[in-house]
Amino acid sequence: MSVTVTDCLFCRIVAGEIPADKVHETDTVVAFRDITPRAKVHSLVIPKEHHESLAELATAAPGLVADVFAAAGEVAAKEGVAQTGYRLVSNVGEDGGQEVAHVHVHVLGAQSMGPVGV
Ligand code: DGP
Repeated sequence: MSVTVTDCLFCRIVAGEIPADKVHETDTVVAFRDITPRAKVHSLVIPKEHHESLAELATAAPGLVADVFAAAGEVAAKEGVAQTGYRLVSNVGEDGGQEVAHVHVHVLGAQSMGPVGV
């Protein structure tokens, strides 16, 4: 079953209503470059189905969690950072700094990331 939320920014990217610079796509997930990159490589991996956060996704559709992380690895390979390393981040909720309420994993790389900051 496909679940979409019409006023969700990332659902609108999935639907093709808002353009995005796609780097990877499967039947269940899509990855596209972040509009405000904070690293030389910065893409977002999302499930096409609407789920609010990684926490909600893990409960509702654990298979999609696997699909998202498999896609993150594909993005890293396509962006040339699989060998040098990269960071995966998923912000959850307000204190986590989540701005878009459609689960996404940031793929950050092509530079030394340093320790995880707050
Ligand atoms: P977060 O703070 O974890 O919810 O990250 C949301 C990210 O989404 C943020 O890094 C900027 C990115 N973003 C917001 N709007 C758009 C958009 O319209 N297109 C793209 N490609 N990225 C967007």
